[in-house]
Amino acid sequence: MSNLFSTIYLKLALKSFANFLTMMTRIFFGISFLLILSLGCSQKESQVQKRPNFLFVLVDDQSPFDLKVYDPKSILETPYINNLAQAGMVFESARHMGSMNGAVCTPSRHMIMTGRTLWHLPPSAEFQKNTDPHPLDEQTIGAVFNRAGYKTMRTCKIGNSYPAANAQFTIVKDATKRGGTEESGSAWHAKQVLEYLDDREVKQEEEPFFIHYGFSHPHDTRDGTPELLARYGAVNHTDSTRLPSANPLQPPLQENYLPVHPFFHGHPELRDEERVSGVWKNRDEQTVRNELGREYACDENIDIQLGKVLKKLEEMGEIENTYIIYTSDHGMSIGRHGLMGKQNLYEHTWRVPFIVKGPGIEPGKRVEGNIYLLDILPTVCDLAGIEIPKTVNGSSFKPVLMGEKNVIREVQYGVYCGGTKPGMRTVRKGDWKLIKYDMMEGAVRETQLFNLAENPHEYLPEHQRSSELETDLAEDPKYADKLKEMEDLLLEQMISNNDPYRLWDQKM
Ligand SMILES: [Ca+2]
Repeated sequence: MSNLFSTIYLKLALKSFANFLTMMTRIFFGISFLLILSLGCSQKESQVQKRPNFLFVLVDDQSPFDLKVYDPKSILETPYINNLAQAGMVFESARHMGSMNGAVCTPSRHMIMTGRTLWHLPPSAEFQKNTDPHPLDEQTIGAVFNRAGYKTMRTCKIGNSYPAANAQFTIVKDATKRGGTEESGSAWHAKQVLEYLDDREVKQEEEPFFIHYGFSHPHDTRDGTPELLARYGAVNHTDSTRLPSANPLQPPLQENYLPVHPFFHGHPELRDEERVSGVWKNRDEQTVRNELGREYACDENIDIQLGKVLKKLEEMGEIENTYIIYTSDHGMSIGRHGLMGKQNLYEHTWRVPFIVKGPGIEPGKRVEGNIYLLDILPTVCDLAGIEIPKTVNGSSFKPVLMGEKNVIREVQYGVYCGGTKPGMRTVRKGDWKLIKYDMMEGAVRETQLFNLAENPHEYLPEHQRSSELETDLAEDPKYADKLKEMEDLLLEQMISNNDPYRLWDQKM
């Protein structure tokens, strides 16, 4: 009997053990399947995650030296831009290639959109009203990122840009906003971006985005908000028959300020040098300091608006996967060297502020870079893993962003020939910079040679500095060899960039 019971118990036990094993096997395979499934999903998710977003911030007419990031003595308050610089990479030699047009913005924005050099732009860069369709329209930032599956959105000023490229963005909210209120000023541009981001949340958009966050300021008319104008002691001066009041809160004159440029800039009746409201042809200290105060009021307002969008991206959990690029279409003089506009090739105007923060970029690093604005398109393609359009002339500076290189080229070349031809040309290599002027049918023919390490402000004899190197060295026989070297380099650059002009002392 007991044996029978034992056998039954044994059979039952074996059966339950077998059932147990089957159950465990099922659970094991079930869990494994779920694990594989979830791993697959998270891999897919991380692949999606790996496609970065872009917030491209483009301001209008800002010298890098407005910002504390480039001039520690500046009294301008831009906490968000400063934070961006601390968390990202600052470029010391970011430049625009120049202009064949009095409206320097126009070719600059064509170069940004196409990645092409100055003499290879569609006719709309030179003849602003020519907006006939051009094959390059389809090879611009908006079009390229749309094809790659990105959501594209832009806000910016209207005009003096590349309309057919602007229209490629899926959402376009453009308007020129240079007033001193929420609706008429920089806050309007912020509102467009914030509305897009809100909408993205509602629609639960999964695709990465490319946002072109453009401003209409600090381009004149520099109407600041009342609070910010007060902070910088400035007024929206409109009476050309009187000077604006002096105010100790205004920014001091820049180190390379002059009451007059030593020779004519070569562009008769140039708007920026003669008709900017609040300045006109005045270059006295009161006018320049008030205008700088207005500029800073507009700059700080842009910073506040940038802060709103950064905060929103943080709330959305997108900030860590977003490349934020901050720059301007070109620099600006506002009294430096006795000039007011952007139609010159001194560092304050040829250079642009350029800060990038994003995945893989070492925080707080400063690099030379030697980049042009026309390198942006190939770089953002490179960062996003998108094939760079064959029409691009520029180079990706991703290796600089990733800490593998300090510069992407040795020599940089610049042009201004929006006035009398052939105009101004510049070339820079290492510490040395040459600027040449050939204007007014030969009446203005000048050469300047600067050692930027010793003379970063490009002081001229008129600045009356005591240091031997803090001046224009073109006439100094000690630097004759260096001058010759830079002259040769300029001609080389003009040839390789297909510059259609030659200067008076260059071989044809
Ligand atoms: Ca501009």
